[in-house]
Amino acid sequence: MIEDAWARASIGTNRPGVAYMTLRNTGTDPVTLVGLETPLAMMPDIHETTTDSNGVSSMGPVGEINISPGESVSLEPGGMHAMLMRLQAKMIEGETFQLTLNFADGGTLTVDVPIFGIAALGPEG
Ligand SMILES: [Cu+2]
Repeated sequence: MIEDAWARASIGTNRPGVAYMTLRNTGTDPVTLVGLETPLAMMPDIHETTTDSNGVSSMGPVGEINISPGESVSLEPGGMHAMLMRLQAKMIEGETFQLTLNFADGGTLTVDVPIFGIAALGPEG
C-alpha cells in the first residue's frame, strides 16, 4: 500500500517534477517495484539522491526496489524520489495527478498524488 503520496508544484514543464511517498508491503510475499507510469510525464523513473565524501550530491536511477513483507520504503526529499521527466503539463498546487506503480509480478497500483507548493517539505505541505 502507498501512504502519504505528495508532489511539488513545478515551475514549468521543461524541468522534471518530483513526487514522494511511502510504500508499505502489508502482504506476506516480497514485492519488487519495477517502474512508474503517469499521464503527466513521459519518462517517470525512480531516482536516488546520494552525497559523496566531498558533499557533492547527485542523483540517478535506482532500478528496482525490493520490499520485504512487513517492511516499508520511503521516497522522501534528500533520498529516493519519483522523478517525473518530460512533463506533459505544468504541476499546479492544489491539483492531483495519477501515478501508477508497476510491480515485478505484473501487479499495478494507482495512487492520486496531491500537488503541494513549490517549497513544500512533506505531506502536510
Ligand atoms: Cu531525480
